[in-house]
Amino acid sequence: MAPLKLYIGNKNYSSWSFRPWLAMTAAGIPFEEALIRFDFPAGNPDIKAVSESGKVPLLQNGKVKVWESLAIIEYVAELYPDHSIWPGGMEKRALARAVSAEMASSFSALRSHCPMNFRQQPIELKVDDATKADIARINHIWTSQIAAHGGPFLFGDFSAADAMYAPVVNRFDIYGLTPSPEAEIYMENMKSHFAWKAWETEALKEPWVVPEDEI
Ligand SMILES: N[C@@H](CCC(=O)N[C@@H](CS)C(=O)NCC(=O)O)C(=O)O
Repeated sequence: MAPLKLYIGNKNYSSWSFRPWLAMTAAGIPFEEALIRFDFPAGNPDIKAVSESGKVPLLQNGKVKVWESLAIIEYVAELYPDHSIWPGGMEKRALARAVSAEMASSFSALRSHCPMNFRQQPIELKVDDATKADIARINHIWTSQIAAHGGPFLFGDFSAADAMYAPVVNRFDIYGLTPSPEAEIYMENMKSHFAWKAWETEALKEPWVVPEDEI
């Protein structure tokens, strides 16, 4: 059987690619990766050639193609039910899916004003009220789930919910937006995870610059 192939964008900037890559790597799921750069003025035609949505990430399993980061995570969780991509226990799993779906559908102010960027030197970024509201809501999600489940990650052990919030950890970190001491501890746990470090190491080596994602 051909291995799973995950198409991703630039590791330095592609927050949506980061999510399934991290969930799969953390869970020990074997896959090949194919990186398609998106630092082309009119978009890279190679992305459209692979992905009908014109976006990465996209997972290929033989003839099956799955796009959308959360749908990829769900598909892989079904393919590898013993790899604990989602937390154990129906209630915890439902909560993990709820906060993950909220991440995928919300926080547009934070996402548009504060791009993920591993090569960014830390700065103190001034943010507008909409971004402050996104930060406060994320802080509530993080602190309430960690308090309920005891950490070190949102639902105890690392899960897909942490992968979904990983790009936010980078944003809070590089733009000086860390909202609470509890969030700071969580962010340190995330940045120490082996899968985070593996992605970060590759991101820091990339030479490509996407001007729209630079502050
Ligand atoms: N909702 C999608 C978002 C995917 C997305 O926006 N991907 C960006 C990269 S992070 C992309 O492919 N952009 C292509 C381009 O700008 O040409 C998901 O969850 O996968």
